[in-house]
Amino acid sequence: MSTTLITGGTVVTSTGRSEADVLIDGETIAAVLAPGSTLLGHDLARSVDTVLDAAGKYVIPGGIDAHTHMQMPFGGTEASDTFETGTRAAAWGGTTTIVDFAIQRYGERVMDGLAAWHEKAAGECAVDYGFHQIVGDVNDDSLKAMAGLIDEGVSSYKLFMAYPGVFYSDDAQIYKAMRVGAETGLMTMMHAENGPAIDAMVTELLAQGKTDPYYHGVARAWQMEEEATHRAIMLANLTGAPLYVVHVSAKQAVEQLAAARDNGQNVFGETCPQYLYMSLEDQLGAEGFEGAKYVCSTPLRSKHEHHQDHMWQSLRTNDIQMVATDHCPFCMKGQKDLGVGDFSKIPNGIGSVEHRLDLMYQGVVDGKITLERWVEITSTTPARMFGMYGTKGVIAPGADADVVIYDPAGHTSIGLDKTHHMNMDYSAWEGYEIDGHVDTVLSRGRVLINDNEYLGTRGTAATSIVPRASI
Ligand code: DUC
Ligand code: ZN
Ligand code: ZN
Repeated sequence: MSTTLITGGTVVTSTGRSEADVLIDGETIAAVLAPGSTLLGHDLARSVDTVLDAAGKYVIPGGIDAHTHMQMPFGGTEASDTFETGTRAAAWGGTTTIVDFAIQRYGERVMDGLAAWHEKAAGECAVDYGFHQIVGDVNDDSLKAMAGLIDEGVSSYKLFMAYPGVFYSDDAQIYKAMRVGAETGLMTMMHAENGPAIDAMVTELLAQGKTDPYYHGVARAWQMEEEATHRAIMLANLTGAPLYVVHVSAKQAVEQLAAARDNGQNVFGETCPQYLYMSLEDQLGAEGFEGAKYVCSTPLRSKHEHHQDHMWQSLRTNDIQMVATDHCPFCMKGQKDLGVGDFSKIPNGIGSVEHRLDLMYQGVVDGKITLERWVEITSTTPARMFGMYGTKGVIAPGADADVVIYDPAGHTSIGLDKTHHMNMDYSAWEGYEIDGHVDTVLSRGRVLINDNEYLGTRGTAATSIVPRASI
């Protein structure tokens, strides 16, 4: 087993920062040491196989993106990143673990869905991965199967209050599933939008000739998100299920979560970079069909309603606990263009798995969050939330050596012909400039990225074991 010493950097965790060297033995962190420490009188740097110089740089736990959809079937097509291309792009951006969504479709069995997604990912991934389970058909058989998910290394399942006829669960189904969540400790993840009302509004808008991508945002109004979030919270309250609301974009939904948390309820919220940087007017409302690039659900919100500022504030105050990407990429040609002349046919999703750490670091530079909070919302909290903490999400002895050396003096220009490794024909983040750079990425001790070079290999990652929600 090889040994690595990361020297001279500033180790940053969710609770503080210190000048320290990090000793890696094989796949795990062996020690976090005072700079220049010796081992039984020997110069440690001379005794190890590899020395990585991190002087002037941050040494942080590898990013954990707890919401991705590699090769997800959606809207008559499939998300364009495979587990291979998507996890490689993740590595480029300093994300060393993803938690993707296995899908049980209507009429299928839960465990068959999980097995199918294991098959898609096995032997393909560049970084560690685990699964949440989408339960798209809540029935007696599914409820029984859900109780066995934890034994399969799945600590969370997801329901949809949106997409009638596809993934949608009605209130009775949600209630029954949450009863199982409460009994087993499984985390209930919720896509909280009122799907039936949204679909009615979509029909109205299209009948009025309002077919542009902009109207995707109009149809999925914040009231639909607030209402569904409130309903999910109440059902969770009634059943005692822990609740995690995914891709929160509306400030009114945040307020619902904050009120429930103040009330002592076990509810959590995740937001995504697009809701911190993009708006209904500037992106969804872009010229012609350009807005299709930014069609995702929940949608981008109006800049005139101050959702963005409120979301940054919520990250500071812990009303929102973490940032994932909801990475669900589609190409413009042959995929997004299915919705030319009808916004409801544009496949929903944005690709960001490569840029999450950078985009959130820009929040540090801009004074919106602290360095420690950056680590917490991108790595430590997702590790805690999905049963990985201790092994991942921290730089400490015994943890997996998933480590990123981040250069605050570096620079990253995001763009299709610059830093782009996702399998898409556009970048939703084209032109964004980041005052920082992912220099080196280690996944369980193996160097995946160094000096703008990819050194990883396909399929060396193992599935992360995610025994139970632990926050
Ligand atoms: N939202 C998206 O934007 N894409 C996939 C599914 C979802 O809920
Ligand atoms: Zn969703
Ligand atoms: Zn999603």
